[in-house]
Amino acid sequence: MTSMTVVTPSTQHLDRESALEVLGLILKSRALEEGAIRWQRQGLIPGYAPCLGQEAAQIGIGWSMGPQDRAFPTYREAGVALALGVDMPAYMATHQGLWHGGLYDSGRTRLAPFQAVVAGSCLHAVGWALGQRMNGEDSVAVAFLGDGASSQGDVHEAMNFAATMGAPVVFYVQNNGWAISTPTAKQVAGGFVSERAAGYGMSAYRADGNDVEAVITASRAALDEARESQRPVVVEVMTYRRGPHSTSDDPGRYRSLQQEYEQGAVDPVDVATQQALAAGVEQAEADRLAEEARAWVEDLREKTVNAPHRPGDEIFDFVFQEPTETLTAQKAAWQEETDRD
Ligand SMILES: Cc1ncc(C[n+]2csc(CCOP(=O)(O)OP(=O)(O)O)c2C)c(N)n1
Ligand SMILES: [Mg+2]
Repeated sequence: MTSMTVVTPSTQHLDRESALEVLGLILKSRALEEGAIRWQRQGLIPGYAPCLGQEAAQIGIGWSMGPQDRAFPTYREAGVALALGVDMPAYMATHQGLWHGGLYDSGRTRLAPFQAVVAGSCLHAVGWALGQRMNGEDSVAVAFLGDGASSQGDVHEAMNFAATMGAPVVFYVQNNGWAISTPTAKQVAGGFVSERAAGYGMSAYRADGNDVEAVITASRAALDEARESQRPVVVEVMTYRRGPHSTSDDPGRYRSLQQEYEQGAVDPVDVATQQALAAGVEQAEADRLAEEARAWVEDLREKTVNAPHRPGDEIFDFVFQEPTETLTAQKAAWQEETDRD
């Protein structure tokens, strides 16, 4: 039996201690999103894909995952990384142009190397989850995808394969209204990716992605269900990409400021702050967390900007376990050119 559960607004509330922790993460996530755009504009980092406006959608799922679960992210999951306790300067190595996929330990931190191939993370997640089930583990893979990715064939293959083979995967769709310049209405037939779940025999949860308590309620339910049933589940969180697609994008070419004000009217940081106050957090504590977030992001900027470069020849070393003749020749040619410079 499949079911569709809509969690809007939140039906469960966090206790004071959890609300404090979640708010701290959301404030750090916002500080990073605003900071990273500034750093790119100042020429300190070459590029960034901000999850500005998606902080609740990201912290909520990352915070809900168990120690044995593994996230398979896209290029826009800094908030998830933060919630999972990933070494953030090592995460930022990709945006600093030092290493594609990040320099963090993906096994220990539960975050797979991040993926720029749209929908690619879904296939990897299914393979990993199947392997875990065959090994008798009770781990769940969380496959991250966007509304835009959902129109790719890979997502159909991943969902169908996961459902027929019985892979414990949470397909976590952040529906942020846009796939670069293409609005969801032109990308997702029917308007919701979660509506497709029933066709694959999967349950689905749809939540207000700007409401961190709703995101946590839906995420926990989906993770539990995938773990218990050893089957895939879909979660779709409705949110809004407040910033550009990436720092190379100019949203002014395809949406007006008026539209941004209207569609991005609900700020997930405000919602989380109100929820924390309602849970018994004092305003002074919330102010202190905001101050800590500012200091934290300054420290991250220092570490990101001053991160040591990796040896250039590593790019050839980690393609295959045994290097091919072609790769070996390319490495030698690269070395010769580098030595000449
Ligand atoms: C296979 C593939 N096709 C196209 C692209 C170019 N591309 C990068 S991001 C993107 C849009 C993705 O939109 P969505 O899935 O909604 O994620 P969001 O960027 O909104 O987080 C596209 C088309 C790509 N990286 N990979
Ligand atoms: Mg999108």
